[in-house]
Amino acid sequence: MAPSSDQGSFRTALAQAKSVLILSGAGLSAASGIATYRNADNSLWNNFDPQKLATPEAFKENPIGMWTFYHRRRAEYLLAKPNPAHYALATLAHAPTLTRIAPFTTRPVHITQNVDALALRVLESLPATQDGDSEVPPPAEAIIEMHGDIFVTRCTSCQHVQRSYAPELAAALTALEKANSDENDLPSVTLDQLPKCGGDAWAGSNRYGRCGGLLRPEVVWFGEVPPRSGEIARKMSGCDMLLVVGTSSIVGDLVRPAADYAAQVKKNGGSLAVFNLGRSNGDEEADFLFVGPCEETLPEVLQVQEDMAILWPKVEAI
Ligand code: BV8
Ligand code: ZN
Repeated sequence: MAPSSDQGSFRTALAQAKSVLILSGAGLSAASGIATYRNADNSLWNNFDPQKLATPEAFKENPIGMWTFYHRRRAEYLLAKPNPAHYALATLAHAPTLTRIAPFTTRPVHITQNVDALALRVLESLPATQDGDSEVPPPAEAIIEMHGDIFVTRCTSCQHVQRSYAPELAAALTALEKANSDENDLPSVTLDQLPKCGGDAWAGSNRYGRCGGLLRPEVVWFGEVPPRSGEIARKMSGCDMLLVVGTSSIVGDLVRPAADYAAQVKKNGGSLAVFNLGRSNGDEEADFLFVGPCEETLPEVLQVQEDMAILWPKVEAI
């Protein structure tokens, strides 16, 4: 049966759901100016093969090239602002909103494939609420960044993990970023100028967290197992309503295991609601399909515009 785009029947189904989950991809951040991976003309993967560049082998072979690539993306993401779609999804972590639109569900967890931390930062800006007499868990537990986060680094020696929004992880990379982009006269960066455990000021300590080891971006590369995939698979097996937002990975031929989750929920008798700019392969399996920019469709279909205006009064016209 073709997917329904009737908002009323979606809201009725949502109001009866017992275990709502959200799975999002690059389309969620498109309105924040962040390139998608595949579908637009400025897509990230248009000019290189991710299987070659976004892999642990590539990092071993060419850490300078990899850090140049990730530093540039990190600098761009640092300037990006969350868009109405991020805020609309974050209202589902706000107990009073959830009680109104989905009173029977366990707290929805937002599983995002994005590494830009925008959804996390909006959740962290939510006021803590009392849910009756129980303290609501911190909003940051309402999200799983399944492919990691570009603002987190891991030391390849002592494994120290650190989140930092500092514009500069290593002075040499910032110089590189400032240099004009034609590759041949880029200032050369040496291995020991790359981000290191303990920062540029490292002075020989071998202590955990400042051992001088080479840092890597804590993102999941191809061939690496997404760290919480077991936890996600368990949540998906109990999910009876999956909101799939801005991702091409609806059927298995794209990035797995994300692309398998929607099929799993469907197989278990759960319902799928797809929010996508256009048709995406496999969306004919969806129960609900809302075609359009999710920064418009999500606030409208969830009817959370007022909640957004109250929760984030300073954010201009979200
Ligand atoms: C794993 C972080 C084992 C890094 C990413 C065959 C050969 C070789 C390998 C494989 C194979 N089959 C499967 C694999 C494994 C491999 C894989 O999937 N390869 C594919 C490419 C063939 N997968 C892995 O290696 C994964 N690990 O499998 O481990 C395992 C797993 C589980 C349990 C046990 C063992 C790890 C993959 C992680 C790779 N890292 N990102 C970085 O970013 O640099 S992937 C990256 O690409 C994203 O995170 C995301 O996952 C994917 C892109 O997909 P989307 O987010 O959907 O973006 P896309 O551009 O495609 O689409 C955008 C959509 O938005 C479109 O539909 C568009 O219409 C829509 N849109 C646009 N604007 C809007 C909008 N919608 C609404 N509103 C708008 N405004
Ligand atoms: Zn270290």
